[in-house]
Amino acid sequence: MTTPMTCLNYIDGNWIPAQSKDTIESRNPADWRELVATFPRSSPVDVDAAVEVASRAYQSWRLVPAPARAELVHRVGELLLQRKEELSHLMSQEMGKPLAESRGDVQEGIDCAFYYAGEGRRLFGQTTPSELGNKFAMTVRVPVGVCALITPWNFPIAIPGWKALPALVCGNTIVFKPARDTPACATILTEIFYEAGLPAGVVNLVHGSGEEVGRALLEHSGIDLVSFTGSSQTGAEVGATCGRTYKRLCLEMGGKNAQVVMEDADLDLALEGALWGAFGTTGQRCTATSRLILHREIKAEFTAQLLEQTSKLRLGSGTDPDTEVGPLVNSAQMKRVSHYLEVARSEGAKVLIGGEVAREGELKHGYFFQPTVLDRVTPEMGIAREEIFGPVVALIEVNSFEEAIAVLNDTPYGLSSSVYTRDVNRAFQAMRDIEAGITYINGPTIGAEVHLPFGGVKQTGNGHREAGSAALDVFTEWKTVYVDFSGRLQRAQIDNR
Ligand code: UN1
Repeated sequence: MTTPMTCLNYIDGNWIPAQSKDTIESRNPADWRELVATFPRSSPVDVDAAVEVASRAYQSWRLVPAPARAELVHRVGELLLQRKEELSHLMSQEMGKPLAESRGDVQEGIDCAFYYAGEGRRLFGQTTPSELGNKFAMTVRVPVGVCALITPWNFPIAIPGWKALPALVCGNTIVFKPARDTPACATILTEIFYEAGLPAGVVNLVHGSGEEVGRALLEHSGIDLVSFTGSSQTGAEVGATCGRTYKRLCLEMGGKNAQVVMEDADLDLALEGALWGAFGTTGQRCTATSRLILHREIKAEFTAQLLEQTSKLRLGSGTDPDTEVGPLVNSAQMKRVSHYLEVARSEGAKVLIGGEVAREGELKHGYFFQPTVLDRVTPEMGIAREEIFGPVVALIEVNSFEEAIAVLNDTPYGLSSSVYTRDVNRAFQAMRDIEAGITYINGPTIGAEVHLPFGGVKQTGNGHREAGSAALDVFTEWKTVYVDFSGRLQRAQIDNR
């Protein structure tokens, strides 16, 4: 057992406790006897201090040339790379995912840093002819201001990276409010921001709860932009508050992602994809596969294989290199998944494997849930519509490709989707007809890459995308500039006719 970390807030370049001095504990979800860290229980006064500092820092940071800002972001990538092993171990210990996946999470942050470092030398605007003579027209990207970044625990480095790195290159300053379950990862990430040489006040970290810190950020008049990743339910409240207080807002919320397996698919490939999509990160990804839509002709064979492979998955602590499925992150998640199993049973679904808390041996000290496959699920059932965020996958049988797409679309969410087929015509129809932000052909629903837009439709998002160049549209405003060099008043729409 390692010594617990004492995490602090980071405001104006200083590590400080909450003004109240209250703290909260973060425990290892694979063994709750192990204390991983303590962190400040901040309140609105701490938020006020951070926002004030970030507003002040913004006035000079916005004037640093974008390529110079980007150099610091590049340095963040280098430091993440240097500390990848340390951070990956800490992540597995703090939120439970297997080491290989934690390494992937940190790598996503590194990729993001190098990608956005390049953007510092682009940040392109447009030039376009004016309708008038001796007049020049162009657009430039300008930063938005002070950004509140409210991030979840399931990707403790990648998701803050998706938000903070483009925000910084674009010239914004930040108040970062990480999830309560991953304060240690957030602390190291913040440390890296400052080791990279970001000036004091540009990134500020305020730990604490959504009710106290998150809410105070949303209500604060000094915050110009909120970028939130979390549940659709919380996102709707975030949206309502930001609407009322005129904040720019990017929401990345829930999913009820499906993988379709057609009768012409490569079944072995589809099986591997289903196992990874459903049980990777213990199903705690917004992109996780929670529905498997199976063509009638292959359903029996595919299900038999799926059960065989599921029964072999090794549960354990994420820090154990042999572990394939880690714990759920906390007791609330455990209750949530258990609740959905009750819903499943009461709705008439059949539990083919799993369905219970896992208590064997050492697992009894953690939040382990058996990988679960539910059969006899129909699209109108609650378990086919609501996000579970656990290692639970529902099987839905269909008779045709058209029915498969209709069932896939029949959910309030629209993040990720996948179709396994060898028929190129079906693949292209799926790309056209699926209502989701992301569609994979012959690949699982998880595994988005940082240089492409990430996000979804319906109750998954609010029309924005993270990652790729799409994130620049979140973190900058367009400014339209006209330069009239005619030396006289020229009246648009009048003087050119
Ligand atoms: C999330 O679960 O919120 O596409 C993000 C993926 C990962 C990111 C998931 N690259 O599965």
